[in-house]
Amino acid sequence: MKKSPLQIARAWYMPKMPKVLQDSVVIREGEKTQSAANQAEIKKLFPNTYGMPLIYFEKAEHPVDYPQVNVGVILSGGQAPGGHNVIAGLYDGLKRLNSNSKLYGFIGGPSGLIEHKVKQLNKETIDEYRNTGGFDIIGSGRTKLEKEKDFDKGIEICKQLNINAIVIIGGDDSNTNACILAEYYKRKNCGIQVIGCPKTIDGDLKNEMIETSFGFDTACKVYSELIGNIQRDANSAKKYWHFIRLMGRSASHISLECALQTQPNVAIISEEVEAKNLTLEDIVENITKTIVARANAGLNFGTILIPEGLIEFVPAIKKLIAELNDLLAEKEDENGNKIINIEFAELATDDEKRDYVKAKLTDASREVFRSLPKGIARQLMLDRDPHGNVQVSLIETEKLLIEMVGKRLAQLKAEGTYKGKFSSIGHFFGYEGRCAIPSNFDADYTYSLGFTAALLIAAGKTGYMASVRNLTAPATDWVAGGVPITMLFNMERRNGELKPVIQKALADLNGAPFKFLEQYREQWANNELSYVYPGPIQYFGPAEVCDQPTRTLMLEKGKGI
Ligand code: FBP
Repeated sequence: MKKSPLQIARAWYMPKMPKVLQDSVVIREGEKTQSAANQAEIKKLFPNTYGMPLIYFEKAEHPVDYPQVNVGVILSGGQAPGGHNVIAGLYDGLKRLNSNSKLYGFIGGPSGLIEHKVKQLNKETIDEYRNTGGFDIIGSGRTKLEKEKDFDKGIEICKQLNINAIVIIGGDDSNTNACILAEYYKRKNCGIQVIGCPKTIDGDLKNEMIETSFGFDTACKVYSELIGNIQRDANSAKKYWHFIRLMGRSASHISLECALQTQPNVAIISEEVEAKNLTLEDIVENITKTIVARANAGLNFGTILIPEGLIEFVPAIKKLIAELNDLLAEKEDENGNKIINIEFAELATDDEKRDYVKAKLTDASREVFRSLPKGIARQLMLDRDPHGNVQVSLIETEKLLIEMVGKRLAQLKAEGTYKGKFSSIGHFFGYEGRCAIPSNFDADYTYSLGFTAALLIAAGKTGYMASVRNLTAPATDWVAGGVPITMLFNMERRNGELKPVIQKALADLNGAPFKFLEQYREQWANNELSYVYPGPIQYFGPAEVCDQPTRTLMLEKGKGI
């Protein structure tokens, strides 16, 4: 495979690790834990993995003998920079603890475990992928691990290969399922441990014990570089408004972080839209006001950041989407057979589909559906993801807003209250950042997570997530350990049923990152000198250029930016 000079140089990068992981360690148990909410229900559902203690590592006085183990690793869900380094850290950790240990990779995500698609990962393969972006070492997938018959298929392959532990690298849903799997295997006493690792560019898997998910840092830095470049272009040509939609599914962490890094003229935060009960028209009005104010100052250009989940947070559209999900999402009967809406599936044209849907919606949602441009209405009717949700990355909200803002400005022009010129360009940044070469932060963090997972396995733990904290300090001072996954659970309604799930962390409107945006956004809206141009991620150079964590993390930890 031909490699770029950066790839070749980067292969030699030695990820920085917490000091404690650099020596022999002993495992210490901390306080017993309880779930984030609904303690009694969750304890009942997880009798074997509930209430376990936090795990810490301490430097051992003498070398420690660790057992030989065989481990299988799974990459689950969307790509996030650093996945390969979790696997490299896991491999190096296992080998350092016992050189006879082996690592297997399940191919194509969780389905690899069920379908027995697996390959052994040796040193040469691992060396090829050190410090690289992507999940291509073994591939990823979105199959959900949640049925006992699938868990049993997993036992078969683990028995064949003598696999004692599975590491699942995934987001909130995948880690929830990792815990269900751990509980099942412990109940069956089949000797297979399960450990989770917090992954997702969306940044919504975080809490007291998990400061951030990996990949968020790199993805935000990539998008911020692009936004900065666009801002410089806008400020040079002075003729376009750029509507930039950013990935992140429901939560607006990516938009918020990119706003903190680049200081755009407008940054919409979905959680604020919901809290203030804003309509689509309100959002359009707010954007229009900024465009008019800048036009009055002779500035007919600017940048607007839009989180990809925005329309799901507009209460009326949220209701419409819930009705559409009920109507169109694939469901399962009690025997696990798939049920699809055949009537809808058999309709040939978009117009027939629109008419069918309109006839089934409540009056209020029908009105909202009617008011949407045809293209957006069609996107809302597309296939759901395996969790039954609208695939927000396919909905072109930036085009919707461009169209609505354009119409509003035309009205104001006709009334004589707007005299500017409005030319717009839409962008969507998502896939561009998911497989980027991990930043030093993500390369170090993921390698440490993988190493931590190896230690948790060696200590015989199951139902834990690898946790590395104190992330705003230099990597040597990071604190590694394990968090019982049940500690992160609460009960939520999913597909009509109450289920134990890891609480998704949406952007906190009382948190320091949003407060910072709130304090400065007016200034950023109107001042042509406030744009920041972060430039590309730097991999070699001084720590203040190369090793900085996200602004979000710094502000959350009470540090200045
Ligand atoms: P995960 O939650 O699995 O990490 O994926 C995140 C994400 O990148 C979202 O930001 C985005 O909405 C979605 O995946 C896109 O999914 P797909 O890769 O299936 O197009």
